[in-house]
Amino acid sequence: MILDLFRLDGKVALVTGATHGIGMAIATALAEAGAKIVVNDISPEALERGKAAYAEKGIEMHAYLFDVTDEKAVEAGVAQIEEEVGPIGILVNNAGIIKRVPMQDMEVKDYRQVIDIDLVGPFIMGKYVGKRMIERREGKIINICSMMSELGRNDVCAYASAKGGLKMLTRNMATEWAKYGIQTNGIGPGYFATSQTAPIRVDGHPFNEFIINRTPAARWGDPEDLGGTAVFLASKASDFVNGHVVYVDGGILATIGKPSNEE
Ligand code: NAP
Ligand code: GCO
Repeated sequence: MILDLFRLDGKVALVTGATHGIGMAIATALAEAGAKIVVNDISPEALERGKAAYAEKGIEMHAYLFDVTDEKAVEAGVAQIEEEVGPIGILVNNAGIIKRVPMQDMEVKDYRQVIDIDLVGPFIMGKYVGKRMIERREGKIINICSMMSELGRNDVCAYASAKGGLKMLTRNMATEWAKYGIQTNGIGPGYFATSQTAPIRVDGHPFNEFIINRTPAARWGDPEDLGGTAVFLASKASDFVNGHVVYVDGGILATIGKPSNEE
């Protein structure tokens, strides 16, 4: 049955930084498709809160404390997860930050921090989880990209640099690892209602109006809008899909936009 291709029973999915927001929505969808859920974070408090939030959904969240930019901690964390939970069959590189600062005012250390978390982090995670997937000759990797993997915008130069790089890292992982039975793809969310966008989403904020007008679907994305694409890319249904970024953006990338006075 074709729908059986989308089942994830018996799979272990590690979703980085998924104690809330987009990561939690993706992890929840993977759990509903049958996967065991593992989440890492840099904050013990966030992991505790996350564990409780997953439990309220009837999902057991296996929590691990490590920073995706800390190579030694990632190596140890991945080994511990595989020992305690099982072989990681699905890796979702979700953890990420953004800093909104005009380029001329951005400190180099801040630029570097965004690149470190949003691009080097997925590389490190890919390196240590990928090694094990290569040994097993199977695996699914999903990198969470962005509109900024394709478009620039004022004040997010570091983030756009990282997310543009992440699109190409996705293609390179696909290129190098497809022969080992590993499929690597990206999800490129449009503008979603999470804590990351809260500052630019408040009612009356010019950016909020802008996004409603710039998005053909005329709304902010709900993180649950990403679940189906995540399950597809994590499942056997996508075994011959490699190196693509699936944009879940309400149509933003399809259009030049329209004047604010047009329907
Ligand atoms: P969010 O609410 O800020 O969640 C980001 C998560 O990453 C947080 O749980 C955070 O942990 C964790 N994190 C940060 N640095 C980390 C590190 N070094 N190691 C481990 N975990 C770390 O953001 P979101 O909106 O859900 O976004 C999730 C992903 O989607 C990000 O990659 C973001 O760039 C991307 N994205 C978001 C949108 C959107 O419109 N919201 C659109 C496109 C792409 P703490 O809470 O403990 O800091
Ligand atoms: C911003 C937003 C975006 C979204 C997302 C769009 O300030 O422009 O935070 O970057 O997070 O990445 O796809």
